[in-house]
Amino acid sequence: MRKLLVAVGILLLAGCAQQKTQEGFPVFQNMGNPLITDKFTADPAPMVYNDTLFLYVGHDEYYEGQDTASGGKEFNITEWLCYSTTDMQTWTDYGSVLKPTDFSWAVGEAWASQVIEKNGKFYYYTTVQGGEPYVGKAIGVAVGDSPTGPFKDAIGKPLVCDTMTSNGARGWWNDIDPTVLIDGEGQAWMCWGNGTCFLARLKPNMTELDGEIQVVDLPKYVEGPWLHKHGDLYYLTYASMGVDREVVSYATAPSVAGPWTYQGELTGMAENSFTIHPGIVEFKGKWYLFYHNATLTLGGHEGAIGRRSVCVEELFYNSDGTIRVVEQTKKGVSNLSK
Ligand code: FUB
Repeated sequence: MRKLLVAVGILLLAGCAQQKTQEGFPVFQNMGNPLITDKFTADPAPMVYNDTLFLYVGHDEYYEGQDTASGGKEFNITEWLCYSTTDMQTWTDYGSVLKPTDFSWAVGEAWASQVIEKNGKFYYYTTVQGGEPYVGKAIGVAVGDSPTGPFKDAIGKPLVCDTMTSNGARGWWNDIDPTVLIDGEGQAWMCWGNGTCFLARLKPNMTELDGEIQVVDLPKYVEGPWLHKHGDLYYLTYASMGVDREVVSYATAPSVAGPWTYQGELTGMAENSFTIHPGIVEFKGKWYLFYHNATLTLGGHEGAIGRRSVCVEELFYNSDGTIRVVEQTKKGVSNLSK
């Protein structure tokens, strides 16, 4: 009898380890931070649709020689991955849902991106490296009929390329990290940029800019803007320069058009990571801050600038609309006892 019980136990454990959804996608449990432990992941972008939270990330990939590379070659990100959950504990892994090379005019570099839904269509705003004649970092937009794709280039050219913005701070690579929000009046806005925070309206088709590109002046702004609304306030959260690495800061405004009021730092620096990259969402009555650090070791390769790991913490607002400073923890939002 004892042997039988042990055998059943082993089978159950094996079954758990290989748990899959009906569609055959692998499932895993939230064991604390980092959230995803079988791949290096970065630049989290959460989206809630129909009681499910979808999480889009860039796949940081190790390559031979990565540790000795310089000149920005530390990143090797060739695809975006998608995950989902209905309870923040059990997660489904959909694998790769889009690649920069799905844009015929792009040559690589799946940097930070965001998906948003409008009228049953899912718009994937991406950072990529443009090829001729769009050389430099550029923003592409792909569209799909489901949150997990397939996604197709919506316009056959960049939505934003280097010639459309000033070549001030960070020059040819300042057009990165798009974030999109549809405001209370139904107006869609896109914010992006490294070194400069750009802001523009989108036309109702979501695939064309509407009017001038403006600049939002934010203290110590580096990159990774994220737009969201809580109550009557709009929030522009972003990676700012901390002591020697990025931290997350934020500003608030009565409308996305501004004026934006700086509210201070929301986090400290991420462990072992120069970058941090915020993504904020409300899900089932709670608010979450997704970010990345570089604490995971995989295949003998320690976390590093191009080997980051997505994490998540709960976010709490004060009654005046400011947000409580977020402590970066190992437990994150897992059900683990500590
Ligand atoms: O992942 C590449 C770049 O690093 C992103 O676009 C930035 O936000 C930073 O996280």
